[in-house]
Amino acid sequence: MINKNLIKFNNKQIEKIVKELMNKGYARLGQIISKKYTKELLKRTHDLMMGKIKYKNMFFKLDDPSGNYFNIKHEDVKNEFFSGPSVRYKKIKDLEYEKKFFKLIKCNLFKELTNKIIGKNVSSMRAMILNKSYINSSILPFHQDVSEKWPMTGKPSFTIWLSLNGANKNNGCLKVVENSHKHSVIGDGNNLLNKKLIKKFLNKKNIKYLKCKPGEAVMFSNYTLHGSDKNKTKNNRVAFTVCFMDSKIKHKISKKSYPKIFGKKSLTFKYISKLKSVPTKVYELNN
Ligand SMILES: O=C(O)CCC(=O)C(=O)O
Repeated sequence: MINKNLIKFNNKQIEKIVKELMNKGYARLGQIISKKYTKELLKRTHDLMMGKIKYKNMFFKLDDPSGNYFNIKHEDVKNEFFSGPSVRYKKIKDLEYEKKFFKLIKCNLFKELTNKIIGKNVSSMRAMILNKSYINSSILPFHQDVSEKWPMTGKPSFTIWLSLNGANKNNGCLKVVENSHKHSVIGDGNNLLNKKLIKKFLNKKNIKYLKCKPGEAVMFSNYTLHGSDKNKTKNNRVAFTVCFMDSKIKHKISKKSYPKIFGKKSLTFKYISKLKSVPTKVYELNN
């Protein structure tokens, strides 16, 4: 039974987490899933990377061959598909439509957290694997996960970041700038900080490295500056993230809504299991 794999949190714990998120811009959740489920999700990630399990139209993105973040094209829709087995996929998205991950995305803990922070009707801006390959991984410079330039009718709220095989300073764990969520959109938000903003915000004292054991998670406001360093170890660093927001938010150009996770007419396991292909992305204009 999948429920045995999800660690239960009581209301007091949830309230403490939410308070911490509001105060500092991030909060540690500790272990949220069993060791067994963590291993299953890690294996599923590997199987997706190797093409052993395939979902038609699922988003895949390789890291830059030389590990140079600044070479990566961020909106390169023609190169966002599986292109053969590789341990160097940096991102795998559309996990709202992947059966094993879907059960986690719909879990009670996430329902309670989103209910307290967002409300009853919640969608996912993205649910993805963030992999730092042991071969030439790139850094991820400090950025926010909001932008005035994103064509969305509102801003996403918060992200859960779950380690599937352990994260520390050596393999490029998540790092956040404490209290940076209190400054609204900084520069372009999702883009690189200029020198002036680096000086203002990247104070060593406020940078926290969020080490996690496999199955442990943290959450952070989408306004919190965050990033990660290169992986210097001999194993991939694998994390799962899901970013939640009010389901009223739509893509401004396509007018499409994002995958609905909680509330009326939200995705169900039965529905996603029957799909022959991952639906077209919110930013794609065709149906
Ligand atoms: O996993 C990482 O290296 C960075 C995480 C991140 O940028 C995100 O979850 O939005």
